[in-house]
Amino acid sequence: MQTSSISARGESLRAIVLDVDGTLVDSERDGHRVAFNRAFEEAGLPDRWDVERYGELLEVTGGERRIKVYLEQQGSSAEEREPLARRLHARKTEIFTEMARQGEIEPRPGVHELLDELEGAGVRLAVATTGSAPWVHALLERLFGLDRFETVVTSDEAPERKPDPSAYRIALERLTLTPGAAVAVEDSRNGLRAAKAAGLACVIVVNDYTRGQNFDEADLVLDGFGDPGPPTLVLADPHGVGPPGRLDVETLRRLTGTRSAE
Ligand code: XBP
Ligand code: MG
Repeated sequence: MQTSSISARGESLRAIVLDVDGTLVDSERDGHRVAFNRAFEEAGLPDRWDVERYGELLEVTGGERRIKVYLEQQGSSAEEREPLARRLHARKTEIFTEMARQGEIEPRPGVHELLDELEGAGVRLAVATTGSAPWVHALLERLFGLDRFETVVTSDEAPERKPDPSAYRIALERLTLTPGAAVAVEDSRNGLRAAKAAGLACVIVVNDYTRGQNFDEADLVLDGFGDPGPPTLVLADPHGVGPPGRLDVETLRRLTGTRSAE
């Protein structure tokens, strides 16, 4: 697929829409996975998800759906798994919300610096996630201050989880922006598909779980945010925007308005 030239539509960067899990925070392996396992344990179930198994289950977005798919794989009937998944996920949400409140989940290196730089440049901040509202709000408040984000769209408002584009569409609606005025920042293929289906340019910042995924349609693929850590590796730069060893406002500006050609 061909891509249009950089800023072909002449639109300027007005907002960044960020994913949470795996992007703002490295929350899956030592966060959500641990909370799911605690919920299993408290319910008296023998099931535990190890790091590798959890990586496979991450293909399924949304914690309740993830539990359901797992229970189905274990041979549980629909009648049994629906209420069990609901109950386990409700408890997992309480556990993870508390972990977030206690500061057990940390931002990815460089995220604070990027958000500060964006704010300083007058770029509006928004969140689009398939996570559940209670923990998303607690986590954003603890790490960044919830008020910094003009809108936060969670699975409570967008129940059709990524790769469905609804979380991004709702975020744009609330920002009253066209897709060409915003750029998405994601970590996974499901997130990329959601952002692109909503018409946004999308930067991928990979993590250990997502590094091997297919990011062919991404507008930029980086190994990390880069600042204050070592300069980030550029894994793909199809528009030739040339980030300076980190994801910065200037690079995001250059990506504004890039679209896949019809
Ligand atoms: C993240 C998810 C979430 C979390 C768990 O996907 O799929 O389900 O793993 O959160 P993305 P909940 O980063 O693409 O938004 O248990 O609250 O669903
Ligand atoms: Mg993610």
